[in-house]
Amino acid sequence: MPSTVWATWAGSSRACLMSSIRAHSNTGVIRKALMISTRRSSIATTREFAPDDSFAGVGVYGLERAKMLRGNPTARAVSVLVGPGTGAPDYLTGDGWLPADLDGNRRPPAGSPNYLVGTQDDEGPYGAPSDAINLFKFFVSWGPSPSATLTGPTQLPVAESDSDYPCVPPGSRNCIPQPGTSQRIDILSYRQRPTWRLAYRNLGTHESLVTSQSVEARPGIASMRWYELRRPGDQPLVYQQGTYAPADGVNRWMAASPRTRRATWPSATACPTAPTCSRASATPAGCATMWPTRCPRARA
Ligand SMILES: [Ca+2]
Ligand SMILES: [Ca+2]
Repeated sequence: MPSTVWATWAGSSRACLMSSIRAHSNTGVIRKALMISTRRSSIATTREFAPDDSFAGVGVYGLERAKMLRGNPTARAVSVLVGPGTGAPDYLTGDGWLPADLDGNRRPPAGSPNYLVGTQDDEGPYGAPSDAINLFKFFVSWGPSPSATLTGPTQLPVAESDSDYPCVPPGSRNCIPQPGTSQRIDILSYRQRPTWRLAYRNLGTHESLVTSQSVEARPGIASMRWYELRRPGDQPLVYQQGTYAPADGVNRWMAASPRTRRATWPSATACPTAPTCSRASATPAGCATMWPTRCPRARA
């Protein structure tokens, strides 16, 4: 009878002597290698805090995936911490970064780094001077003395959006109203937080990264803001972007963005009790027209 072997690893964060890893970590793990340069790594990002509860920074971790898949207990990890102690402005780290997560079977070009993105918002609490996507490159070397290097950001200006949603009370996580109850749901838009995932796909003619975040596109209405980046390795650009916010009183938030091989993608938006709203495959670039929504309505 077939059996499955599960292996677990436990380790300390780079700032382990002064911090602990909290929730909202994001992991870019795929069937095949994610750390492109070596094809032997996976990557995770975290938000880390000092014992006095102050923000220590965003941790970026490269994990020795090839060994982990074999259950090898000697799998290693390398990391970089970016935060106030490293001189990074608060708006650069925001509420965390997303690591790229591979879609499809075509590998990234040989020698490519892994990519990470964060977003910044001039309506956010961290003093960002403009709305933008920040793109980083992460390199890992698994020699006898493994090392990790983070470069960037390349700052890519984007169209104006507002991640500051009117939660009740302000500053709380009681945000999206639900049918039949006064209990509200966390929008996870505040403090500049792109929501999982950052989908990478090598389409042969170009590389593409797709991600999204929740915003307040209409007064008191949560909406999906999405982006497609191309040419991340040499001349990164925001190829297309958009906000899906029809005037129907429906809240849409916490989208996720897989990437299909037809160079289009559906974007799923969480609703209180049902699954997804999806972007049509034939939708023109930059357009936010969607398939008819199957989401139940959660009106403000
Ligand atoms: Ca803004
Ligand atoms: Ca607002």
